[in-house]
Amino acid sequence: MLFEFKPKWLLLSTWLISSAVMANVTPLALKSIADFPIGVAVPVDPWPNSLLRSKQRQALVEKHFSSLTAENGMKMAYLQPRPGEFEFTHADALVNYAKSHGLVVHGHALVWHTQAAPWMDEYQGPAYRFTEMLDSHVRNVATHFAGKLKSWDVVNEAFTDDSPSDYRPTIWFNNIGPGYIERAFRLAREADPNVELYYNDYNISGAVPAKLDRVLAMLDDFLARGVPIDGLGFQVHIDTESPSLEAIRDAFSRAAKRGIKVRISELDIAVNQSEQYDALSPAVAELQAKRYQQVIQAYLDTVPPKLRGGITVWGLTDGDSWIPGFKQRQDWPLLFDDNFADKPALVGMANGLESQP
Ligand code: 9MR
Repeated sequence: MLFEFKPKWLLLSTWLISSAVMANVTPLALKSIADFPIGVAVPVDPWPNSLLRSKQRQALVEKHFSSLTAENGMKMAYLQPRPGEFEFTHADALVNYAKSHGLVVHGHALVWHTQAAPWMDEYQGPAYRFTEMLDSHVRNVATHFAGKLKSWDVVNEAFTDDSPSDYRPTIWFNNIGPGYIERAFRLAREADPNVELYYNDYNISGAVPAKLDRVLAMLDDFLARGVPIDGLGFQVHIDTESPSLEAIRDAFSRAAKRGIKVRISELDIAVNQSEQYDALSPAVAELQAKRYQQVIQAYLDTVPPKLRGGITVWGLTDGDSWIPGFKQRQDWPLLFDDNFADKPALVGMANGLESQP
């Protein structure tokens, strides 16, 4: 990645001048102010807002980002919709698009309980069959993409938020036991020796400290026993109020002290958590921009350059975000509005990146 240093006054003045002259044109290119991957999660076909069907989304991706994650398209349900039948067409199209535009791809996720295929969820039979299912899925998928991805979320969200936090009782845990996590990492490494392997989870960047304790205990155990793992993905689905910046910094820093890679894997910053707004006002947009800047700065302050696995935002436009549907409320958590125009949040993120030592 080319590292181009641009002083903050230049970034801001370029932005002000250009936005006065031409609405909807983005002079800041996030990827040009970071020497680690700057990513975005995007839908693949057949989702209606698929990146591959939208020239406007492609223009933003090509300008700002150096890494892509399929928001849903590489999850178990979509890659193996029926037992033993793998469907790689749409995910391959994304990987090919990324390759031809010089972007890397982060795979998400080899093993998760949500969006496991319905036939997996519904399977009635002996527990050992779930080990076969897990093995076959991880082997086939990691082998198919071997050499083509920068990194994988090998296991996603294996711990609960309860206190004390413990393993989530998923189909994988219930039928295989806690060893399914280690098993998935070993299988992924066997299938693809060079891809970076991450464990990924939410509420570990300050929201639920006991959960981070459990994740780090697992990581320490893996590192001590030589289980192949390269890094920890912090999802960072947060809002403008919590968690505190101190808690976020502390969480990143605890992971980085292990000497493993740290990614912000699914960043978004909600503003309407109390459902107090009908629209995004300029004042709230500025507050959100500041929060983006602070979170990025916290990452850069606490994670040394060689351990920075990158930062991925979880969606392009506010209208693409999972939050309104999932939380049943309006919100505006991302960097671009529904007309594909920059939000102050984009400038906040750029200013945060520009602060890198
Ligand atoms: O953004 C994804 C949304 O479109 C899906 O409906 C949802 C299914 O649970 O998953 C969303 O992405 C999740 C990601 O895969 C894992 N971490 C939490 C993300 C937001 O829910």
